[in-house]
Amino acid sequence: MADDEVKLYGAMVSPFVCRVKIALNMKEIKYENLEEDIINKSAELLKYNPVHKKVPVLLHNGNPISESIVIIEYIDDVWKGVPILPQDSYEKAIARFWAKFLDDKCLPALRVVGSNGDEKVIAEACEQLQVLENELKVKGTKFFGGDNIGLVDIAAVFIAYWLGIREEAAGIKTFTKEKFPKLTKWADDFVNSQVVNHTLPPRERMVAFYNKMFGKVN
Ligand SMILES: N[C@@H](CCC(=O)N[C@@H](CS)C(=O)NCC(=O)O)C(=O)O
Repeated sequence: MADDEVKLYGAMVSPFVCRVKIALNMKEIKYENLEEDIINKSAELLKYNPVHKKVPVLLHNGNPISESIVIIEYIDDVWKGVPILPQDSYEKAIARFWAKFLDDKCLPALRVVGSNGDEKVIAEACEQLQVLENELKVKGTKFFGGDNIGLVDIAAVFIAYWLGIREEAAGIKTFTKEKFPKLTKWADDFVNSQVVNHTLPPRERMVAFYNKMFGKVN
């Protein structure tokens, strides 16, 4: 696969793009990173993702693939090396189940944290985080993927990195070690792991992004 042409249309602050960067990193795939302006999308992005018009889009030898989880599964199928999804069909189905849970239940609950200080919003976010806390407790492993990072860990990057910064900018604290000991430990291990660490956007950049979002900019 040495002659492959791989391009990633992304945006630095996007957790969905970060998911794909982690997967590319795990497989040690060289790629060209193309930073999109989400407000002013390029003609290429609109051409390659005409349905959702969103990043990330992976272009592999001219073939576009969109939707972060779909892209990760594609990467895992095409490039050998460190596996991202389990080989066993049942385990694979379970990993897909949790990735879907993260996008369908967790993300909508967490993306309003900070923009809305409503107690119901915080309660709903905590309920979804508790589900993950329990799952880690039951599994008893370092990562959702077991001893190594897998699809579910990558899908949950918005919890591991984005949530804490978002809470800090909004001046609230729900994702704490006291409430979620397993999940916060998982987040630390994940964020500090080598394949993840340098794919993350700089903290100051994220804080500035959320300050702007929460109207805290002078
Ligand atoms: N379900 C998509 C979500 C992608 C997404 O929401 N991307 C955002 C950036 S974080 C985007 O491109 N937004 C531009 C827009 O909505 O117009 C995925 O998993 O890839």
